[in-house]
Amino acid sequence: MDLFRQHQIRKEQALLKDLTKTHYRTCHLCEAMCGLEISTLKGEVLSIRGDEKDVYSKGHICPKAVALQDIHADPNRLRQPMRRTENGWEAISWEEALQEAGDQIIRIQKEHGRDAVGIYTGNPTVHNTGTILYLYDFMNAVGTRNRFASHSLDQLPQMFMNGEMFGHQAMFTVPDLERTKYFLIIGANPLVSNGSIMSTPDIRQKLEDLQARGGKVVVIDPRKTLTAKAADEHLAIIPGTDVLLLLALVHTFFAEKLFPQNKLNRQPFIHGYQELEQLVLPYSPETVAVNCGISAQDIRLLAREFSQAKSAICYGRLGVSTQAYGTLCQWLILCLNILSGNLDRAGGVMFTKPAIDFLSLLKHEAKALRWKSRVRGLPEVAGDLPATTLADEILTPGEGQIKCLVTVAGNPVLSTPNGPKLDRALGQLDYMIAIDLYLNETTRHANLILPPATGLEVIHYDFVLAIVAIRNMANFSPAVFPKKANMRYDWEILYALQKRLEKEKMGFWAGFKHLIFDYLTPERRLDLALRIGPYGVWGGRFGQINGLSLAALKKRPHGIDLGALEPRLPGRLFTKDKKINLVPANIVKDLPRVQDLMQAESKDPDTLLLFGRRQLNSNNSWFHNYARLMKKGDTCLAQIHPNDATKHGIVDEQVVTIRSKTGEIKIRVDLCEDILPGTISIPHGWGHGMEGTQLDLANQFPGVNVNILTDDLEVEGLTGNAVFQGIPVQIISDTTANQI
Ligand SMILES: Nc1nc2c(c(=O)[nH]1)N[C@H]1C(S)=C(S)[C@@H](COP(=O)(O)OP(=O)(O)OC[C@H]3O[C@@H](n4cnc5c(=O)[nH]c(N)nc54)[C@H](O)[C@@H]3O)O[C@H]1N2
Ligand SMILES: Nc1nc2c(c(=O)[nH]1)N[C@H]1C(S)=C(S)[C@@H](COP(=O)(O)OP(=O)(O)OC[C@H]3O[C@@H](n4cnc5c(=O)[nH]c(N)nc54)[C@H](O)[C@@H]3O)O[C@H]1N2
Ligand code: SF4
Ligand SMILES: [Mo]
Repeated sequence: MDLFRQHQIRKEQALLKDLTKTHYRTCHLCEAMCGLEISTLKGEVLSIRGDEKDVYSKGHICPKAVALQDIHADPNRLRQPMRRTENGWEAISWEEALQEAGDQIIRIQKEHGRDAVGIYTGNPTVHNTGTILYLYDFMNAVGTRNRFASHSLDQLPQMFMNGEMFGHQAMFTVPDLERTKYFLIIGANPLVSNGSIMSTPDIRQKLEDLQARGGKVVVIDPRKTLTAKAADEHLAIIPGTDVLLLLALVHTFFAEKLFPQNKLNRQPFIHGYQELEQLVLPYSPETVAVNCGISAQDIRLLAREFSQAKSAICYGRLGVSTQAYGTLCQWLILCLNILSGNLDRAGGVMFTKPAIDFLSLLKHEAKALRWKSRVRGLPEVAGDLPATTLADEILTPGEGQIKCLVTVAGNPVLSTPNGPKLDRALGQLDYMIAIDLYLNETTRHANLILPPATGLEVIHYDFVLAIVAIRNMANFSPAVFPKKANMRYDWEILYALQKRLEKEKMGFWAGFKHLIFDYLTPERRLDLALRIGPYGVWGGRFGQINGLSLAALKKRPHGIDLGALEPRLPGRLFTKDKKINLVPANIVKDLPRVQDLMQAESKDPDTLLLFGRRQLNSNNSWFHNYARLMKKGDTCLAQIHPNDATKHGIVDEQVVTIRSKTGEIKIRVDLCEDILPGTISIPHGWGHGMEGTQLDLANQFPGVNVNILTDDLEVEGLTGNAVFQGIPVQIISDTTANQI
């Protein structure tokens, strides 16, 4: 009997093994592009682990990857279009939903003009191949100037400077991390964020390798972050003052003649050195030290080390972009890399040669300041207005007022400064359409939610992130699971709406266009772009595989390494004169504003400066509903230094009130020696538990929305980007606060 049973079990196991499938797939959750090995059985995920053979990540993953199965199976995920009625939400068919969405957009534009329909696009649009392939055609079909994107809560200063200096907003410099000897990280925490505008898996290993080859890692951050702890040196800076440090570094380069003249001669396509020298003249280390909190001696040492290193990278990310002088910071970072001869050379910052060269394909997007927002006159960059003024455009009556909003993969109620104002504004819209997976803090205002098939159900090719990868590479992932018959992909939703609008606006001609576009499915678009790309069968040649195409990529489930970054200048420049101007006019105009920071009276000793903090198990606002990542529950804590706690009579884990010019929150305190005294750090993406949302786990551990404290009216000076760092707040230890 036992023997028979054992035989049965073995037979079942063999059968299961037969049915078990292994899939190789690039993780789309952050920018690192880790290769995954996913085992599935009958439509369910059995395991997710790092793909050891992935050419890029070689087995590395982070805790978030395992949540892919939770996203896939989350019972809260919407799987059918939902319409809000007086009696609550009702599920409707796709035909009805798309008809209604199209009708409403057309109706509102007929009644109030094109700009009466606004669009907000969120962070995951970049991480979803189908969405990004169809998004711009959809937005063009709507034809509104009221376009807002989450990159204005993030990287607009970098994009703006790319445009000013390289002629293309997407022409990002990428750290050549694998070869550098000196890595200066300002306002980034890649050991937690897994890197941004520097797409690479396993940054910890890369930093260790760098140190093992005798290189040095220096971190400038108000907090001794995980990255700072892994570095050789950490300099704590007062939040929001990096522009002063950077001006002083560039000043020191000139004052101490830290760059050999012959280095400059080698780059005849760069001009403006003398003007730059004049501009930074007033900012010696001695004049800025007190205001930025880093001693003049440390600044000088840093400048000397940076210039003397065999190769060096100055890399500044979210922490420097999302401050009042973010664009000036990004400009000075480029200047440092250029002055030290590290632009476009091995071990410095370089430019990719991606298999899909979407920079060339998107040439027309390299524009800025062509129009301004209606209410506050904030500038357009790359076709989008800053999300910091979305609420104003909804709330302020007049021609061009937004009456209908379409959100695509975004949660601006939690992610934009002064979230409550936007929350109020969304409540006043005539109509709102949300293309999103969840009934969350933002989409609860929608009249119609259109939930796509996504995650493991979609094909994936990171052609956007490939432009910021630290090596040239390409990897295509087929879908792990087929989408269910009654579901639509993001791209299908966007395309259906595009067609509907174009039929209305273009009439007869729309038919021809759609014949071609129907043929150009996402896979065909990728294939075409690969074929005409620099390694493509029609555009170039690549080693033994004789040119890339989608079919060639499909044969390589672990991806293709296309080699280390190579010098690309001046050929790659998109500027009209094929030159780089070190002193763009817009920058020269903006620079005097720094005097405000220099002359800032010593701040009120009771004021703390607020800045942000990312968490390893989270991803902006939408990862708090997955049990695997929420084992610790609500980790939305305000970190302050024990000295400040003593000063304000606060004890560890006490609930306090934090008040800013904009709003007030109650939050638990976490005393932390790692943070600079006089500052306070709170993570973003929390603040769940709002009425009408359907996020069971997140609502159990809601945390608080830090963007109640941040100010939509205090924006980055040149671009209108959000400011999340250096917000003055008061901490109040009242007894009522402790009763919640
Ligand atoms: N205080 C503070 N605020 C910040 C930041 C900060 O550091 N501090 N960081 C800012 C930054 S850098 C960013 S990028 C923004 C992010 O801001 P947003 O992009 O507005 O917010 P996310 O939290 O990323 O919201 C993503 C939404 O997309 C949905 N979604 C996920 N996948 C898909 C998909 O495949 N298709 C569709 N249609 N929907 C999908 C999710 O359900 C969620 O609603 O937040 C910003 N806000
Ligand atoms: N786990 C996780 N990973 C993520 C995300 C997430 O939410 N969670 N979000 C993704 C997104 S959308 C993005 S854009 C990237 C961002 O990735 P990063 O650019 O690495 O951003 P952060 O991790 O927020 O790190 C910013 C750092 O700036 C510091 N900082 C704050 N204010 C200042 C200042 O005034 N000066 C200086 N010098 N430093 C300052 C903060 O202490 C923090 O350590 O991460 C992505 N990856
Ligand atoms: S680091 Fe990013 S890409 Fe890699 S497994 Fe984690 S979430 Fe996915
Ligand atoms: Mo971001």
